[in-house]
Amino acid sequence: MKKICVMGLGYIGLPTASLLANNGYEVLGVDKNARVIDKLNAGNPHIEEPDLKGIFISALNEGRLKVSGKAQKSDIFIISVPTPLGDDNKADLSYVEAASAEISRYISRGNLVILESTSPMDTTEKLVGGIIHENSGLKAGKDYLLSFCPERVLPGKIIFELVNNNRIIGGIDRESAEEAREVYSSFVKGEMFLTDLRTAELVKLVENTYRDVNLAFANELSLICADYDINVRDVIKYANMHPRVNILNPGPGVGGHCIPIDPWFILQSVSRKNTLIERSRRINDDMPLVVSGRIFDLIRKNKNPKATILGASYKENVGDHRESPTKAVVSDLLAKKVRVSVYDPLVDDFINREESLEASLKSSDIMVLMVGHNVFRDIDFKKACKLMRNKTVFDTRNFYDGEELASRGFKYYRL
Ligand code: SAJ
Repeated sequence: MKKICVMGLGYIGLPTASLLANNGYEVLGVDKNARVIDKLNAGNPHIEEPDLKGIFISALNEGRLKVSGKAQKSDIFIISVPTPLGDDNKADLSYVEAASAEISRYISRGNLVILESTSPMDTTEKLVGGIIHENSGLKAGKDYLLSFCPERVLPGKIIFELVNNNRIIGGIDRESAEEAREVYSSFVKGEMFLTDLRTAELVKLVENTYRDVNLAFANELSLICADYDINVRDVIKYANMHPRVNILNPGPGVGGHCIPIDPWFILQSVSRKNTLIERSRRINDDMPLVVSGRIFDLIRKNKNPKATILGASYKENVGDHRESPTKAVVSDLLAKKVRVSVYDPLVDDFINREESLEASLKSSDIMVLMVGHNVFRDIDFKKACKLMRNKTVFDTRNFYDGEELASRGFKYYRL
């Protein structure tokens, strides 16, 4: 049985390691966070994803998946560590560097190294390949195989999409790409397309950048429509009835650890200025300030105003709050001396978080829907009416039925 070492047991590494272990490989999952390793060894995945716990536990119990703080000699190494955005708007590749250095200690001739982490162009060959060469003397494409195979899965549907999505696989040479395809074909039902390293690196970035630009267009339309008192959702709905138009929904900003970040990974490699990509990024980044400005305008006349914010995560029905637009809205309101209370039953830890909706709504002047979690459909508006000081709802996702709320005595505004 071939051995695989998966470096980094986060949102992608842990599900991938579990799937490989359930499909014919002996897997060692490596993570530098000792708390994560302890939790995993106790049978508790630190990530909530449908179907993950079952496949993780079965692999662990049958001994095909082990977890540890250190790598070992293996046939295949997969790097799935974070590549966050640094303060300079460039990729922070320190985790990729550390993982590559560690692999250098255990790699042998004929092994396969796969980078999965979203990375700027040339990271696989120059950074991963460079570090391994420097430390082990082995050269990619000559002594071992090197591939880039990005994840493309949607949080909340990770296991399903890891199995069913198509994959792009880049290789330093054809054999590297083919060997990587062999590994993924153990559990992937989607099609796999082989190409070179740079193309695969850019494809991943382009997918998320395409979505970011589309979202910027939708968000800009929402601002134009607001000037004319036109409902932007109607405009987009009717425009999308054209067979070749597909505009996304405007919202209070673009969050998550991918879409607001990946465009910068392209921009760090280009010298042209004032690109569509950069302008789109700025439009989306400004949206939370548009939202906090609207909230402030609606409550500024009240004495010691208070806003209740529903939703802290970056999107609906997930607990992940990385790059969440709510963070920027809350900071701006606090700077404007508004009292802010955030309620999100899916998020454990957040600035100004309130445990109960009742406490959060008490003497509030406005309820702001930031994230369309299903649980927010069941809010008891009759009770909310009694708790709030002023009955105003600002809906940034077109989530509620405005007429119904108006009939219950609320002033209803949407983005
Ligand atoms: N959003 C809107 N309006 C929409 C759709 C999304 O405002 O119509 C907002 C969301 O609220 C959220 C942000 O955009 O704040 C991003 O959410 P998302 O659902 O568009 O994307 P992610 O970040 O959850 O996952 C994306 C996916 N990429 C694409 O669809 C091209 C996923 O397939 C990638 O694997 C993932 O990024 C990643 O890891 O790169």
